[in-house]
Amino acid sequence: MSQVATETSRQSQETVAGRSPLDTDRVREDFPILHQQVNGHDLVYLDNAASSQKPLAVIEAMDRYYRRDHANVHRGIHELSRRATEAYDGARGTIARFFGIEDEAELIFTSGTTEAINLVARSWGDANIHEGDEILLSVLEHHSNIVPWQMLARRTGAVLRFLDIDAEGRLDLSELDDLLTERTKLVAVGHVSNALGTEHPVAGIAERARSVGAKVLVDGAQSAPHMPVNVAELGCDFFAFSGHKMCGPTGVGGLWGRRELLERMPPFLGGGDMIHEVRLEASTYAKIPARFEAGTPKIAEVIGLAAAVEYLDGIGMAAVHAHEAAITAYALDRLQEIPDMVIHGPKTAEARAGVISFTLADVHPHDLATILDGEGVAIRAGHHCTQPLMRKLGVGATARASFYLYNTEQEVDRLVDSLHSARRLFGYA
Ligand code: 7TS
Repeated sequence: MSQVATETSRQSQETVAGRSPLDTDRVREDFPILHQQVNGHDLVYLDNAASSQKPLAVIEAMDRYYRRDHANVHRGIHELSRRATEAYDGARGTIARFFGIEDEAELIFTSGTTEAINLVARSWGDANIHEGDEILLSVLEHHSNIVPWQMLARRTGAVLRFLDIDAEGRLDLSELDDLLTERTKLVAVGHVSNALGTEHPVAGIAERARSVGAKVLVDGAQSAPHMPVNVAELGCDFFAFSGHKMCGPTGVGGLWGRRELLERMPPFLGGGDMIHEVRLEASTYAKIPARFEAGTPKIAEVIGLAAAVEYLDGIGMAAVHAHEAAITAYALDRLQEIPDMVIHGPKTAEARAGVISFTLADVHPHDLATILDGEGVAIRAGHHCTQPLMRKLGVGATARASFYLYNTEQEVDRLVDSLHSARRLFGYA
C-alpha cells in the first residue's frame, strides 16, 4: 500500500472508531454464529442485506416458547394456548411500537416484504386499480416491488411508470412532477436500495404523491433493519418489512397500513381465523388484523421478531445507523484504494445505508465471491433481484458487501485484503 493510502486508511480508522457509538466487541458476543471459522479463517459475514444473523435474545425467546409455551393461539381453552395467545398478541404491540404505529391492529403479520406487497397488490389493487390508472415505481426496485404490480397491471389494464436514477445512481426526482398526475393511483418505492444502499427521500415523495390523491407504499425491507423508522413521519399509506433482515427469524415480516384503507380491503387469503361467520353459501370476515391473517399464524416467529425489535431498541436504532454510516464511509475509502475497483452508486456515505455494490475489473462477481469465501469472507454476488437496475448500470451482476451492527473496521480490512488476493490471482497485480 502506498504511503498516502496508509495515511488515508489510518485517518479513516480513527474516524470509524470515533464516530461509531457501538461497542462492537460486546455486540458480537450476542451473536453466536459469528464466532466460527469458515474455510480455515474467522468468519467475516458481509451478506446482511440478504439476511442478518440472530442474537441470543431471539434464539432463546423462540427456544423458550417451544420448550414451555407452544400451542395454537386464539382457540384453546387451556393454559398453553392462553400463554401462546398472550405472547403472540403481546408481540404485535411491541413490534408496532418499534415502528411508531399507534393502532396495533394496523400491523398485519406476513411472511415478509414479498407477501406484504403481494397482499396490497391483490387486495387493495384489485379493488381500487382500473384500466388506464397509473402505478409509479422506480427502476431500482427489488423484483418483489415490481412483479406484483406487473401482475396487477395485467389483470386490470393499469399502466406502470418508472422514476429513473441519476448519473451517480441516486433516485432522480426531477421527473416526479411530470410522472405524478391525476391518473396516478399508487406510488410504490423502496426506502433504501438493496443493490446500491442509497436512501430515498420517501417522506417528500409521499407528500407529493398524496397531493395528487395517490396512495403510497414504502418497501422498507432495507430500512427497517438499519435506521429509526416511524411510519407516521413517512406519511405513507403502506409500509412493508421483513423480520429476517432485522435480527428476527425467517418466515415473518409485516405490513402496516392505514386503518381506513385496511378496513375497506377484501381478504387476501381465505381460511380459519380470518372469518366472523361462515355459512355454506357465504361468509363474513373478521376485523383487522385477523382478516388478513388466515390460518395458524407464525407464532414462534412473531415472538422471535418481538425479541429482535426489543434487542435493537436496547441498542438504539440511531446508534445502529450511525455505526453503519461510519463503517460504510470507511469501507468506501478503503475499497477505492484498490486499483480496477468500480463502486456502483454514490461514492460517498451520505444518505446511504451499509450496502456497497462493486465490480473488480472484468472478474465475474461470482468468481470474486468464491475467492472471498475461500478466505472466510461472505458477500453476495448476482443481480440482487434488481435486473432492471443491473441493465441500467450496464452490468449483469455485481459483488455486494452489506454491513450490520456487528461488523467492524477489521472486517472491512479483511474484505480489502481478500480483494487484493483476488486481483493477484486473476493477474491484475
Ligand atoms: N425489497 C427489498 C428492498 C429487498 O432487499 C428484499 C430482499 C425484498 C424486498 C424481499 O424481501 P423478502 O424477505 O420478502 O425476501 N432482498 C434481498 C437481497 O438483497 N438479497 O437477498 C434478498
